[in-house]
Amino acid sequence: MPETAARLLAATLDAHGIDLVYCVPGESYLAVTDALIEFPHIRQIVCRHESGAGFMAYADGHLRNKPGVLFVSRGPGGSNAAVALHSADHDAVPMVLFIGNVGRKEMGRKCLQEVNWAKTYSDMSKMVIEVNDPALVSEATARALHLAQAGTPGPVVVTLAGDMLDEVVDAPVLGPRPLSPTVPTPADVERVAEMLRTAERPVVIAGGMLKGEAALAALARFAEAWSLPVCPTHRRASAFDGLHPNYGGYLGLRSAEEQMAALAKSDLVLALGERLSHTTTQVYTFPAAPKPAQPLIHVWPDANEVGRVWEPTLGLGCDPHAFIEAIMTEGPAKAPAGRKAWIARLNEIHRRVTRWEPASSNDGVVFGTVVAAIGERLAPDAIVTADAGSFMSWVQRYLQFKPSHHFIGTTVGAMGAAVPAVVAAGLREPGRQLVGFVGDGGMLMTGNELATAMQYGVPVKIFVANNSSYGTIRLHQETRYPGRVSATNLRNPDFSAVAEGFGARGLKIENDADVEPVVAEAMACAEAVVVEVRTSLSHLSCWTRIEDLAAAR
Ligand SMILES: Cc1ncc(C[n+]2csc(CCOP(=O)(O)OP(=O)(O)O)c2C)c(N)n1
Repeated sequence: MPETAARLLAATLDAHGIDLVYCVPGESYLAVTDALIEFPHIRQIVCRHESGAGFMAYADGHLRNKPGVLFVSRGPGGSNAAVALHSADHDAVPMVLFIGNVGRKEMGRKCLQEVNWAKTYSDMSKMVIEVNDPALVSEATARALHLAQAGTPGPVVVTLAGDMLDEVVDAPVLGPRPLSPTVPTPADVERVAEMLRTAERPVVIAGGMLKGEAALAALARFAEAWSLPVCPTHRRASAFDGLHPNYGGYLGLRSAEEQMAALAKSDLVLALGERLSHTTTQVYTFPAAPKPAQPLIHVWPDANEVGRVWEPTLGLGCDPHAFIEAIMTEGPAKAPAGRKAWIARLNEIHRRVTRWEPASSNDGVVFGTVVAAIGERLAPDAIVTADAGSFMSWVQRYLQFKPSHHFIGTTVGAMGAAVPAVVAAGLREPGRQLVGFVGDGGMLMTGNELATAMQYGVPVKIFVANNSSYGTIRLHQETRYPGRVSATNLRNPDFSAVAEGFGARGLKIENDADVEPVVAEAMACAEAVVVEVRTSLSHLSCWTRIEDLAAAR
């Protein structure tokens, strides 16, 4: 039946099971906003800024492993969404960004709000699909949703000529295309099994492509049956239970030196569902790039990635979960005699490094105190989001995550992600505990998603670590330009009062005595709550104090 291009688009989203889209409206794609009225089961969440809306779509893709969907308008809207695309690209998160474009007759004239999106987003997306023919809208949408998930997942951009969407065409509504399963060959599985059986000190690096209950349960079974230590990677903290005796240490931003010294002694690295990044590999040192010091087996669901930077002994362009299921049919394996001691050694370091030792300071609350109090009250199903910033070091080090949690933070360290992500988490998974960590810098980069949380009734718990500084940058400043503080001090609003202004609860932790009662109140609170923590600037991160940097000079 003939339909408008906009309705075809909405029907295609529906046919793909897309039930939630984020947007900041614009006149360039008003026809889609209108068409979605006919599809009430596709929730349209109206947001306040495209970077926040983008992080929400990113978080939705992160949680579901199906594309998060975002609609924005022409030059200003499409440009604002860039940071979410960049994050989804590095994090292999499936996402589709629809941009209402300028009209076809105006293209190429630098008309109002015109941007060449194919040029602009060619490096931040898997593909930019420009749709100028209404008969191709459904096909382009189906292609985008498919591409976002296939191989290495990531963001796809679809531009929609603004004057095309009300045109009526006779074109089919296309449904989802099957994703090709990527499985390892029996010969490769046998070879890996042999390498794992004979290695004295193997280590499994577990990354973000191992997602969902079944894959993470399979990882735990594999680690136990094959006697393997597991190291979750940067921003993938919930891949493996932090209290499991096979936990081999966290490979994140500045992992503990002792942990890295021990891991360097490994004689086999199995990277499972981890692309291997700058941060996870401690700046290309473990495993060393391009030639690792020990045999490397790299399992990632895309042959284009395997072997791109590191030279693996064996590269498997296959789904890591399928790999685990396949290798489990080869075991359980009898490990060499020294394996138990190897795992125990790594685990002992992990436990020591992550044991919270209470600390206090005379210039504010040491953020670890708050993190420890939250840890005691973290629900087994909590979704935890975190921004970039030094406050994050306490979260990473002292919160013990497990696979029933879901941790969201961008591997690129994009500030402004935590608040929109925790709101999106509540929209996708209502009923789960929702905890967001953000610095005072990050809170004002986005933070206006608190309005969205109030509009849609999402009971987020946001902890703002306020040290009145872009602390991370201050840390670099003290190291590289000692004593020369420039452009890092911040004068902030009263965050708890701002929260009250949005209609949320606003609480404050100003000293150590406030920590227990206020954290208890916030964690028990049934409504959206923002807790401003006046943190110590001296204790910038859990690894470094400003005075120590000064003393080291
Ligand atoms: C969008 C973005 N802009 C700038 C940076 C650079 N940057 C990294 S951390 C940081 C400061 C973070 O400050 P804050 O949120 O207050 O946390 P703190 O480091 O003080 O704990 C900055 C500016 C970034 N990572 N992302």
